[in-house]
Amino acid sequence: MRIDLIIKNIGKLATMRGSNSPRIGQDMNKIEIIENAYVAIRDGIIVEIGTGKDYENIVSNDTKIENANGLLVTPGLIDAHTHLVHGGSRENEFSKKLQGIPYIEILKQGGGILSTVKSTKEASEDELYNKARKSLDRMLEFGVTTVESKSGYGLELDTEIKQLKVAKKLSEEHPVDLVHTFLGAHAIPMEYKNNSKAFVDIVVKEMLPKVKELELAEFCDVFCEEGVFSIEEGEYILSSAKNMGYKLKIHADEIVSLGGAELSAKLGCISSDHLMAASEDGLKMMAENNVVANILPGTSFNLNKNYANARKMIELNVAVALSSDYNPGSCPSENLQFAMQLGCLGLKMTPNEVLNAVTINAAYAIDRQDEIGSIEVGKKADLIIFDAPNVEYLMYHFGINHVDRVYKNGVLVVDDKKVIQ
Ligand code: IZC
Ligand code: ZN
Repeated sequence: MRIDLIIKNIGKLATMRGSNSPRIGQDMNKIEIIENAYVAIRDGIIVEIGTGKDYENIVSNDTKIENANGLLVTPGLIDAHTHLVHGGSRENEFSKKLQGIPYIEILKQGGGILSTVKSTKEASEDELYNKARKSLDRMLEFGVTTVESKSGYGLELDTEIKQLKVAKKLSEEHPVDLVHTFLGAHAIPMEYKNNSKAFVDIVVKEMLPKVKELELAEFCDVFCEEGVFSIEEGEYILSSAKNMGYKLKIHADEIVSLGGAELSAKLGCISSDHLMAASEDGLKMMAENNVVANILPGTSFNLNKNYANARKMIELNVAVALSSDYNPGSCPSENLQFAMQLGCLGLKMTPNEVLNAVTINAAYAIDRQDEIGSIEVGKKADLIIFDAPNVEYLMYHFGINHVDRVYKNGVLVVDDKKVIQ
């Protein structure tokens, strides 16, 4: 068998392999570490994992051999919740936030999401592309090889489509793979302030079918929150989307305990995200219905709010994933490693639990578990070489970028912490 690439001399290889369901309960704290390992790659796919010099039996003259220098290697990280494509930024609201004006209050005043809607409408496709591309480079430099990307800054068809097309083009042209989500129900436009029903009807009857027809999104998501979309509206939008063939996600119980966790279980969402205010009953229902809890601790940190109850989720056998929530309002940071560090420091998860949450469980949160999320024969060769001796070190030494090199589909795309252009 021809081998294209061998990465040898891996000090610790965290494979995250060996389960055909998301990790739950005590298994979230277990990871397989192979010492002095190598990974063999052919056509961008992992074909063998071994130790020591055993790779010498499979190399040929044209096999490239690269040296991991005894460092830690993990699967490419997966950021399963981002608002990647948007116009502008919201530092003008930062002082309001620091004065303690709540996130939802800023939105009610026509700022927040609605301010980004205005900037996104005004931006050309090229401007949106260039801005998002810069963020995607940054994510990749932090070790993220797959990103979920939501629309939701148009709140009308043309701009929603503009955002989704930019995301599609990025996925084709950038090394990072994107997973596309339609979030038309992200906020209620000012002109529908007293008639949210009319807006919800536009989302369901006009936007969902068109986005489906153009094949621009695999998932549908709704921001269910007090003052945004109610549980009833969320249920109507998501169940309509399901009937049209979308997979489902939900922004659930972020600020107020509305019953978003319960709704995600009832509808069979792939993931239910945020959950800072989720009820215990809702979490139990999620566990029973295999809904992944996708926790976003960067948002808790930035909004100065409580952290989701990750310990309770793990105790209840809910599969926990962890993502950045990168967006211009509640989490203006592309740094998933910082979110991982908050996974330990804020959510009180162990380093092993956190690594599971951003690899194999995050793959489940975007329905990509058969392709990515672990270093396993048959999966994509998305691999990170961290300049770190072990997994604990990644979480302990916080606020810096630990990445040394990134391989995407078996190709070196980040070297010495920089994207190879
Ligand atoms: O732009 O504020 N929470 N949606 C729901 C967001 C945060 C994004 C934003
Ligand atoms: Zn979000």
